[in-house]
Amino acid sequence: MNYSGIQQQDPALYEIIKREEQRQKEGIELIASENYVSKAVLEAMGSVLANKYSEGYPGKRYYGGNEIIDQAEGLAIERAKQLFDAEHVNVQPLSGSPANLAVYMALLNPGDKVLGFSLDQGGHLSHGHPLNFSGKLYTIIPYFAKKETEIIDMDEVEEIALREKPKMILAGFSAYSRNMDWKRFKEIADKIGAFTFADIAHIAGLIAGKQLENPVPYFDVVSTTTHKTLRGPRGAMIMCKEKFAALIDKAVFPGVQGGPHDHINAAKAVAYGEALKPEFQDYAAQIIKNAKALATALQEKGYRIISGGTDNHLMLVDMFGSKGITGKEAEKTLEHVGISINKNMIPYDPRKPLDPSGVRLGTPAITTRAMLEAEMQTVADLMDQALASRNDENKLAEIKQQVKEFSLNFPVPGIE
Ligand code: DSN
Repeated sequence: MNYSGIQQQDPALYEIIKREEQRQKEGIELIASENYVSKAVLEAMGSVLANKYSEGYPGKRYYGGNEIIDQAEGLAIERAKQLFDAEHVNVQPLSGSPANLAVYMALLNPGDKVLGFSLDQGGHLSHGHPLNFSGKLYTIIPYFAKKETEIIDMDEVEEIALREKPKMILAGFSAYSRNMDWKRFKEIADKIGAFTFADIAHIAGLIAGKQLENPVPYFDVVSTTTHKTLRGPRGAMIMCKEKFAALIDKAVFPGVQGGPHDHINAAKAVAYGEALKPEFQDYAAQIIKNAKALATALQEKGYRIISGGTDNHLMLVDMFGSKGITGKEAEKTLEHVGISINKNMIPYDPRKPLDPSGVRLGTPAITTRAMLEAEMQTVADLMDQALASRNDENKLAEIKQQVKEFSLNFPVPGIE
């Protein structure tokens, strides 16, 4: 990207952007929810479409001058429908939590029961955390991973659902490395007449890239963010069966939001166009191959991977259980050498959320930089060396230099 305007007008901010570019180029990005968007996606986000207000939907706006914006939003909708085989798509949600809020508002009344994956086991804040709107406004019945396997036990989910009779069953996660049994969730919901809602934020790109099963054809409603494995701008969208279209659209606008971000919706169209290309399927496949290779490399060094491995782009590592290093300490040490990860609770974690036992790692971003399985060995080596030398400043400085030299071999899209 060319930032000549910012450089001239606002040198302080220009300096900040350049330093962040450098951090992104010289570091290894393992945060499972992050990615690098293409130059085309960045350009759409920085385009003049940012100047427009367009409350409403294509053809039915509350502002004039939207004939061209309608086309941009229409492109995003049509491409999303094709990508996910969706009957109806709303591309306006500003981010994942507002999208989920709109789904709750569309289908439920305050106080209604919702079955959701417990946050401390891999669920998301908006799936029922007590401090989130979901936990405050609705009655959340959590389901869990089984203690012995650290995998969701669908018989147990069924037992809870039949007993509690929730009005909606929510399947989705932000820190779970195993496949969701969408069909079984749907069968269970049908037994009690519950709505089915899947949050595929983390794995949307793996589904679009035809590597994981798609819940859209048989779930009532599916939400996703657009910036994780899907590799679009920061934002979200909701897909649903036609019979829920009016309810969902009304819940997004005017229920939760005012004007959509038209430049971001245009960037979603660009990203969906990229995801429709055959090479995106190769990308999605490589993300999973890399995650499996990284998990194996870490296991060989004595790190315990939750549930014994991964089926998707992420893994949870029991740092405290395997190495006596807390998640917080691991995050800080790795940040010091240019490797970004996040601390994370593991199922049945004996420690607290701000300093849990685990860390979460993901491969979407490093796969965008064209790293392959062989590089996962290097990534695991660098991580392990840094963690083992966490009290040795000189050694950490050496490793930081190695991380930089290694990373600079892999270009970051959008950074020249
Ligand atoms: N914050 C996102 C993540 O890291 O998974 C979820 O919203």
